[in-house]
Amino acid sequence: MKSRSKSSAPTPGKRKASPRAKSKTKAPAKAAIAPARYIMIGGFLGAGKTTAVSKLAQFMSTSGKRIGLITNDQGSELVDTAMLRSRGFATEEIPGGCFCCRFNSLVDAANKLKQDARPDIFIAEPVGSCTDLVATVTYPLRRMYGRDFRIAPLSVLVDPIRALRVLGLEDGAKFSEKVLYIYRKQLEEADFIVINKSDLLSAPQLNALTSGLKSQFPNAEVLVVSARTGAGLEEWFARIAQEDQGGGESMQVDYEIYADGEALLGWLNCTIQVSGDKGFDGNKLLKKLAASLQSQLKSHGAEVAHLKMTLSPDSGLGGIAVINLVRNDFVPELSQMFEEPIKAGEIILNLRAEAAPEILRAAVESAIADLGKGTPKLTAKLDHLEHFRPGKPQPTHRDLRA
Ligand SMILES: Nc1nc2c(ncn2[C@@H]2O[C@H](COP(=O)(O)OP(=O)(O)O)[C@@H](O)[C@H]2O)c(=O)[nH]1
Ligand SMILES: [Mg+2]
Repeated sequence: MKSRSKSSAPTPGKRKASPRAKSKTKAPAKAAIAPARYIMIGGFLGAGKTTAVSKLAQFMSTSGKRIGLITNDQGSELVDTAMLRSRGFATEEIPGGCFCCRFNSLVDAANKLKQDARPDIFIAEPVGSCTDLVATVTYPLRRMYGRDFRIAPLSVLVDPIRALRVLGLEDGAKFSEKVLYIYRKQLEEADFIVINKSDLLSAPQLNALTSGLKSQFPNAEVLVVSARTGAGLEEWFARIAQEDQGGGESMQVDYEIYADGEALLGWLNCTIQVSGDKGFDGNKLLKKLAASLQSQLKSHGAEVAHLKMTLSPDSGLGGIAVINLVRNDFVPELSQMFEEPIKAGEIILNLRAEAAPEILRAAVESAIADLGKGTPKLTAKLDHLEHFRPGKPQPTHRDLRA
């Protein structure tokens, strides 16, 4: 079983420091450059990782730290990268595979950020359908680059409504068993299971979810936050800023089931150029596109894991708008919006749902065709599209022990 001792600096009132953990108070003998902190925030698609990464980056930069962000996806053209860069953070993306299968790219990305932004803290967001991060990322990083990085405990975020369903505590649409295998494995290897979006839960729901998670995943500590309202964030951030991942044996993973589970999720990324004769409401446009896609996917019985889109105006002015949908039975939400109409821009669309990629493609094409219908002076042109099922995960390294 995996050892859970991990505090590096004893925090008053918190768990005791592990006997194996190194003291932070003792200054390194002659270290010219202090190792950077490497923080990984995992969790299933739509759990709120990017929102939390952005809040964490903001929090750390306010306390004077230099931050480098690393995003990751099976495809290219990532909404997350566009969103984080729009907030001014130095961000490198690793497209075309998960961190574990593209370990060398992860190291290259960190080196590139080092040259440009010289970060004190790296914050990495792995692909939401990825698991086994401790054996394939944390331990190899520590083995090969232990002098460069101090690795924080692994946080795994959950969307509480999704988690209540997965744990069987509430009814509602779920993914197939093999997809749920990945979901549960993510929780099994977590040091901190972070219940995000606590603003969406009643007190009895929160109690039920907290005790359900504690009893099913006894090795993890359960924290409760809302990346949106800020509730609980400071305590969590303080822990990952100070403590080290503890080591111990990594978990067992059946890579056949893992691969089957990933392959059940269709993946589609595309860009769409939109322009109008006159200015148009970019927020409304995103809402219309998201609603139309949602109804098409519903009609195919395709459970949405995450639909996210950004719209960036060609003028480069006025920031970007961002919309998300994380379940079929929810409403698409604008988490960033325009204050003024725009004339032309580019939409990046990332869709992950349990369905064949061809179904996703048909839904996207027909939703784009619908866009122009109510507004004849608006043109929407599909620019570049990739749709696929992720291939079998083949980690570059897999260390069973720290
Ligand atoms: N209500 C609520 N929504 C949140 C919270 N954190 C994130 N979200 C929303 O959840 C959706 C998915 O968030 P994102 O950070 O992109 O998830 P990721 O796929 O895990 O990176 C977005 O619509 C976010 O605005 C939260 O604390 N409360
Ligand atoms: Mg994300």
